[in-house]
Amino acid sequence: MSPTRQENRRSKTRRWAPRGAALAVLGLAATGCASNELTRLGMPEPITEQAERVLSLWQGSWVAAFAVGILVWGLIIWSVIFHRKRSEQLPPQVRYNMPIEALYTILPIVVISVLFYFTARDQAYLLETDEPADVHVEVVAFQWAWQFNYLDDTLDNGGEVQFSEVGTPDPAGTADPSTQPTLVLPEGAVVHFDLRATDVIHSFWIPEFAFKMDVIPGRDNAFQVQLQEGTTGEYVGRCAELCGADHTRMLFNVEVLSQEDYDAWAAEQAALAEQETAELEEAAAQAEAASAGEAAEGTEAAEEEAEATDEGDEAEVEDTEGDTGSADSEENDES
Ligand SMILES: [Cu+2]
Repeated sequence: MSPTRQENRRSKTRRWAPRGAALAVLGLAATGCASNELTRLGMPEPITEQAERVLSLWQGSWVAAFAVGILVWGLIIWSVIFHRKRSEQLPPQVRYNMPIEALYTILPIVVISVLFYFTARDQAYLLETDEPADVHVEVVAFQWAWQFNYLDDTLDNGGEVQFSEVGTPDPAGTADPSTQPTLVLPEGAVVHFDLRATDVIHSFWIPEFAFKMDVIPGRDNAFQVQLQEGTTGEYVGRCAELCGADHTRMLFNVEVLSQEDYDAWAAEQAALAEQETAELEEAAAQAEAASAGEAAEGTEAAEEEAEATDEGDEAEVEDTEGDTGSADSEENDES
């Protein structure tokens, strides 16, 4: 190769290298900063503090992946362009380049360690349930719907259920929000979820939480979220575990209200539940009174009826045997 050609190539590299680097830095900066649809890289807009943390982890992982990708692609492209085959002459054969081999080993370990550190740190944060919660919801998953039990906020009375939103399985295939249960939450509140399953393993998932947790029979799973201010609106929730043939019917609505609206709604629900309980208790008391009254005069009648039924049964047995007379006499002989 002539010295001038080599010189030309070097100057080309010198011109393009800074431009490429600038572009890469710009790309990374755009990814790391503002949270818009592009920079969220497929994540929904978070509505909890915890989801913000998940989003940061997600973006950070992508930045790390892009950095490694750019390095690897760069090395591949560099060797393809600048070390392509130029003649039939065999290039110099080298081996055992210790610095490069050490780099191959150490660099991936460093990358994995950094990713592991942030993942472990954020997982511990996401599973924290120590903060006093403003709202306690017991989520009960069953084939094929959800029940949301709102527990007493203070848990002073041992976490008694104040009121419930009970879902009925959505008619297969309609996915109609009006037939699905709604989980109502106040914005800006710390919400504690206790997850219970009555049949098989389900998974409680609200995409805007950027978080899902399995709901396992016989296991007390729980997590907390801090809802952000300014997140009022309607969202969706679903089961994220293939829990059976009609798993797709396990949808629910999520409604985030302002604290005032939530308080009004909760008071109304509590009053309704109290009224319902009172009505049920009254009906039960009436039924009990009625059965007690009947019991006194009904005892004789019931006995007579029982005898009659016994005779009837005997008659039936005899009928099937075909010979009424002999069966009857045999029985009499035995007694
Ligand atoms: Cu399910």
